[in-house]
Amino acid sequence: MTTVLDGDMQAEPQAFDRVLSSMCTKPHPVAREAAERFLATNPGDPGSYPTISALEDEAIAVLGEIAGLEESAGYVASGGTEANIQAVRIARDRAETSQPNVVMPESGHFSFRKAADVLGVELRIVPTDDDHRADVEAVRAAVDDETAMVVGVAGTTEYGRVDPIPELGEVASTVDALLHVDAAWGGFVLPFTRYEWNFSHAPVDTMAIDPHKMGQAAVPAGGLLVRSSALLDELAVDTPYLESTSQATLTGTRSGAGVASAVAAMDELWPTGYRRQYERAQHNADWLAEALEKRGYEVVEPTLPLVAADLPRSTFEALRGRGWRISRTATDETRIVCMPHVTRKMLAGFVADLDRLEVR
Ligand code: 0PR
Repeated sequence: MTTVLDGDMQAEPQAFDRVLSSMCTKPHPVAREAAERFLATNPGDPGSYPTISALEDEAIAVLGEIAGLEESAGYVASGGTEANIQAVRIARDRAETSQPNVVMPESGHFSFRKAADVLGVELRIVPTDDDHRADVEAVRAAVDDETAMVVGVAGTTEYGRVDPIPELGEVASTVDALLHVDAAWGGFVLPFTRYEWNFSHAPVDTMAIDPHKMGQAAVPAGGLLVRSSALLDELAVDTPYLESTSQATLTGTRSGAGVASAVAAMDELWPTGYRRQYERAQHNADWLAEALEKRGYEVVEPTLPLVAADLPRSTFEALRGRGWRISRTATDETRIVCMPHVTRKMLAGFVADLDRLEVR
């Protein structure tokens, strides 16, 4: 049998050359090396794999520091989806109602739909304002005594917007609901901005923050953080045949590669390297936004390193035809995420291709 692996297919560096819409990136070299070293370990079984288990504690300590958490608690998840599902699970199990609901702005990630489906929770989706941020009054109108959780997004998937987290926290507290912040993508750039997004800025209870996105770790490395370890206890199930007595993760066997690579990347980059990376990415986003505006396209201002612009569908398709890996928002804008692998040269090449297409 022949497979694509028999050909000359290379994962890198070519594979990232034209990838402009992904929220994942090329792992940092130290992250790649650590991932390879811990490939055959399972942090889900700390009795057998104590080293990776200790590394996970380190990962959570640094993630907690990044997110302004005083006493870090949480675990390295498979990604933002798992962290969001688990946060909803905590809120559901804590709520004293048989019909819990979760209130989320329409900018929330589709993983909450999975969470609602799997956990039997009603998902109430409320509109965003003219700047694509959660509309606090709409959230206020949607919550009631059966609201288990309010979701705020710190770095939305489509426009990179940061919701007014302190205000959402205030609304959540009026109905004794938990506040969850989805910083899966934004968590590694927000510390260098003026936004109020984390545990020290607002009464945040749980958070998704993914090393495998802006953190430059290898996939799979997500993060679930909780304000106190008591919240994590909501998730714990007994583990009769393991040395450890309980497990809070959704997955059982997990990849030590993700955990080790997250620690390696954060050791190397937090905070100086991530700051430089953020500044470079934001400059790139601002440059691209200006270049597109000059060409007459309507551009959503990049408040974080993510640009959305209203390229015509035919232009979008033609750019895809030239190999650019781009995707569209629900309302049809082309989105470009300035991840660490996205260089100014790549963006200049993209704009040059755009100019060639428009001439014809
Ligand atoms: N929360 C936010 C805010 C996200 O952007 C994402 C992923 C998640 C949670 C889920 O994270 P995991 O995929 O790690 O479970 N955002 C997508 C992604 O990178 C969105 C996406 C994907 C958008 C591909 C465009 C695209 O072309 O998977």
